[in-house]
Amino acid sequence: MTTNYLKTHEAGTIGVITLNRANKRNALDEAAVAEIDAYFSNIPAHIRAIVMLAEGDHFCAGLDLKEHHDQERSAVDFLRVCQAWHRAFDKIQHGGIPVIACLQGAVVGGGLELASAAHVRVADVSTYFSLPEGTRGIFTGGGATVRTAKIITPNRMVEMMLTGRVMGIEEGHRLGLAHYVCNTPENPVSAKDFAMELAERIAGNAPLSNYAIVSSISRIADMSATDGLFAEGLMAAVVQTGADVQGRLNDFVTKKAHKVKPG
Ligand code: 1HE
Repeated sequence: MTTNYLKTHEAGTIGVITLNRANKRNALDEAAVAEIDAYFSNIPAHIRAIVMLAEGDHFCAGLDLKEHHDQERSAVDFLRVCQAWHRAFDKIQHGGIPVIACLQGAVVGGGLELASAAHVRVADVSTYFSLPEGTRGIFTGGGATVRTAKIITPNRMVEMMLTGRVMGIEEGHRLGLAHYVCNTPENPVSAKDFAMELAERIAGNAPLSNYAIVSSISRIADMSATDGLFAEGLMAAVVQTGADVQGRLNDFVTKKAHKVKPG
């Protein structure tokens, strides 16, 4: 299916969505965010993992600056824009299905906010990160103060925003903005192939385990230790008694399951 901003298709149990506005470097206008929200509000039941790709040389140039310029929004108008981004990106992060973002080129401003909502980030070696809001006279509004700051630490985010500098892939990888770097001599596979392979592997986990991983860990990180331990126990009580457990543990007990070893 192709709508204005997103192209979507399925590869078995993998949902693939592609940001499809390369002529504007996949900048996010209001309609684009609404399409992302709609996709993540209606994930078909057989989908076990989602790969987010982007057309062109750049993942996403962030907020559509022309739309913002032309609309001359009021404070309340922009609060509503931010809340729409927050709703859509929260559905990515907490929709219960693992999302693997495949990055290339610019991952800047709202593009970094979008990538930060994904659970796994696979980057082409061309990827770079920036939060140039300060240089444009604006501020983040799509969740970076919460999600991106958690990944790189608030301290580093302040510095990135004050300087508006471009962070290369090596530093971004070291800080966790990318989990994997592709298209390098050490890892010559394309980011897209690598992301699809990871998605297949992740889709092979028990769905309830994946649900717990993507839904509870980031929330528990916001809790006190005592509340977090209680929530972890409750989550585990549900997952450990789920439909997939007996079969998978029987495979282990009868020595049919894989062993956890390097290589
Ligand atoms: C855009 C946007 C955009 C490109 N809004 N139209 N984001 C930024 O500050 C990044 C702004 N963009 C850039 O710095 C560059 O475009 C790129 C480095 C990403 C790519 O450069 P390049 O040379 O490949 O492309 P280009 O020629 O700059 O752009 C191609 C077209 O895309 C051009 O339009 P055209 O009609 O002249 O062809 C650009 O105007 C358009 N374009 N980026 C609108 N962002 C919830 S708050 C979040 C706050 C933020 O996200 S701040 C970060 C904003």
